[in-house]
Amino acid sequence: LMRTKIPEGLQKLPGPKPLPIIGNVLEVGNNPHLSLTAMSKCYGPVFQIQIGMRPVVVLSGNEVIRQALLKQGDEFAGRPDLHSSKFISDGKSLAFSTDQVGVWRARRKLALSALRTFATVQSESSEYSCALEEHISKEGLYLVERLNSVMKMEGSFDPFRYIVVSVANVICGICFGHRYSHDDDELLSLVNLSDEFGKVVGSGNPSDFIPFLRFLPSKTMKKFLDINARFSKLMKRLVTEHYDTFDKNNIRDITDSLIDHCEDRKLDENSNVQVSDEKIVGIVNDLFGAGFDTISTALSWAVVYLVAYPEVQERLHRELNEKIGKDRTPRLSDRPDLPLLESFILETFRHSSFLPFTIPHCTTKNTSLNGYFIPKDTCVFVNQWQVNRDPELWKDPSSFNPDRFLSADGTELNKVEGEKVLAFGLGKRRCIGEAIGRSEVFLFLAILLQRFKFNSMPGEILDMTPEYGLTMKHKRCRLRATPQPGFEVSGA
Ligand code: HEM
Ligand code: HJJ
Repeated sequence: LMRTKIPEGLQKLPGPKPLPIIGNVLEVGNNPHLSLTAMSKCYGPVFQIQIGMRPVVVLSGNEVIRQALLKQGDEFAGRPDLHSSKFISDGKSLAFSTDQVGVWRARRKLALSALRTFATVQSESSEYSCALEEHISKEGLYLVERLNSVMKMEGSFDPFRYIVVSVANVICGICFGHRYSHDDDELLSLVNLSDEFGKVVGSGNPSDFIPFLRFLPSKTMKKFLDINARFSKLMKRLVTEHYDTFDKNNIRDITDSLIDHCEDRKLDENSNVQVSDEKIVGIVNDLFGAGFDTISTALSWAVVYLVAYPEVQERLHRELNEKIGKDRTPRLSDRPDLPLLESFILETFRHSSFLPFTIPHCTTKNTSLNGYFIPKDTCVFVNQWQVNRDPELWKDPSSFNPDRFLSADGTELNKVEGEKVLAFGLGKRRCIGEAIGRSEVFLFLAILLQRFKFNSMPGEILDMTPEYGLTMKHKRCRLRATPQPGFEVSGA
């Protein structure tokens, strides 16, 4: 079945032979980051598989990915029409929906500007450099207190369980001006289910591509619909409260600023693209969802790596002690002075590749890559995991070694090496929360490391095998946090 004739001079994409109806689903299996990396060794950096009846182009290798997402950015900036996307924010997600290019661009610009205003813009009136720093600093200190009391009561703690609430509170503060207690059941039950969300949304989920699977009962799909319903319900309630208390002269947070934009726009007859109020205010769903899921996963991996590599943790403690000491809380401006911490974070991103694929892309017109023809509306997977483990790019790629990002004398960060880590995508669709993500992982970790030493439980083996999904998580575990000298808990 030839859908489009291949233009002269271009070649047909290589790839494994598909079976009827299911295509290459069996070869892709449960760990697409591993299977598709293995296939790239056989078929090269641009190849095609078939998931169900649908062709999918898989991109690997630094060069090809840069060519597609940077040099041919417009041609690869679309999103495919996937079954699961229809349920994320009622099909109106900024990140997952198939919005036409003008609508997506207008929404993305609004989202970026809202994040700037309420998170990263320099603040002059406060003791903090920006609102983001204030939120993280305060939540970080709450988290320290909370871990101390859990350790006292239970003797160990589940890192993800507590980190995710603190991280959710930061983005919740920015989006809604609200913070939750670590015991709030509604928030807890939602944010502790993000692995069920990611399982369905992760690249290569067969039910996105094979229509008849949708009619089979599936626990995973049922949970996914349930999470989206609860997520929407919470978002709608917070947004409604904002409409009810809205005051044009006091824009409190991102939700207010999006509502304000809707009002403004009604006065502006000249705007060339029409975006509904729902699609504007709904941006906050994506910011909240992305803002808690990604960063909590990153931090939880970081803590597990600290425990798995105690000699690295010890060096990090020494760096913090020398550069910051115990008399003040770390700040964002300390980043340049903590090259080992920065290297540790880069190595955590690289080695875990917890975002193994970007969100699926889609071609916006007929195009070609490396001499291969790719028709319009082809689904494209970008394999970040492969880049981060590519032996062409990294020495001994499977070992965890933060020193790879340090200068020979260990005093400086090698920025060029750092830029090779692929975690936030590239080009037109690259992450809009990168600055927030990097700052937040840095500052939470600096605060935690200043005050705690993390250990595993005696006799327990850490299972660091990732669970495949949009964001891959490690298995839940129990760890110990012991106060660092100078931060002992009184009465303990
Ligand atoms: C998209 C990674 C934090 C908002 C993405 C993409 C990746 C990514 C890989 C997909 C790029 C593509 O499709 O090519 C990360 C990582 C984070 C992080 C590793 C933290 C460590 C955040 C935060 C926010 C955010 C904090 C918002 C507050 C978004 C949005 C998109 C996106 C809205 C969709 C962009 C679009 O489709 O145009 N992110 N992200 N992310 N991210 Fe992030
Ligand atoms: C969520 C976890 C959710 C949304 C969005 C609407 C928007 C992770 C990468 C990019 C971030 C882009 C977005 C992620 C999804 C989540 C996340 C969850 C419900 C949602 C590559 O964010 O449990 O529920 O509804």
